[in-house]
Amino acid sequence: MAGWRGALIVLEGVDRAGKSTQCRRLVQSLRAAGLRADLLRFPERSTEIGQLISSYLVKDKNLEDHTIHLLFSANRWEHVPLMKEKLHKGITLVVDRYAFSGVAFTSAKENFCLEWCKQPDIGLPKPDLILFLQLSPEEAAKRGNFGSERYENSSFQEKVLQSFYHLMTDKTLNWKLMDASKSIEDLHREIKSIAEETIQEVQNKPLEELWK
Ligand code: T5A
Ligand code: NA
Repeated sequence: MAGWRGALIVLEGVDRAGKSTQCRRLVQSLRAAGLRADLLRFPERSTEIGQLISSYLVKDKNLEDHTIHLLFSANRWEHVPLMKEKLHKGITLVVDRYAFSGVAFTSAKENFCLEWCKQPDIGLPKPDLILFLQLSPEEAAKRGNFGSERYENSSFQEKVLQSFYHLMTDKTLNWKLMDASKSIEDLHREIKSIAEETIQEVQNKPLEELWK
């Protein structure tokens, strides 16, 4: 097994689709199956940059739109050395949101184009698998009302979704659309099986760079 790398698996999706729930379940069950796996999330609010982002999201702080976009990206870049180290040790990383959320959210704002939004994230470790959890706004509403954080309103979320769909047209990336209206356990079983296949497939392939 020496030299085999872990897989980089990202979960994306609309708000309340169950990303965090499924990320936790996946890491648990991979570990239970004897595989090495760790959970990451973006934004990672624990760092200095992450705390700035968090105060922006809870509306304690206003930041200029380009600035916050670059901070979200910087928050990913500050984790790249650790991510690479773990992947090369054979640890699979399950990541709750990544550059795709970064691009989809900022490009949903007035006067931002997708191309500009992608630039700062070019060259990040490229995911081996991106699971997109799809859920209708009606189903999402059943899981609770929007909270009070920034971006939590339905017209903005609709624009975000359109940006995600645009990003999915990139066939150099391994997107898988998942029906997130299923029960937590049914969805978990599907995700686990795709994740295990991916872990097998990529273990002796080099890690690539995103959007390069
Ligand atoms: N952002 C993020 C940017 O603008 N730029 C960036 O670069 C990045 C990375 C971060 C915000 O920042 C933006 C995007 C966001 O606006 P966050 O902290 O990731 O936000 O988001 P949260 O609000 O924590 O998470 P979500 O609303 O997206 O929810 P999840 O993680 O999709 O859903 P989860 O697992 O918390 O579940 C939600 C509820 O539904 C239930 C759960 O128990 C929970 O109550 N549930 C189910 N119910 C029924 N059936 C199922 N299958 C269920 N799965 C979960
Ligand atoms: Na979440």
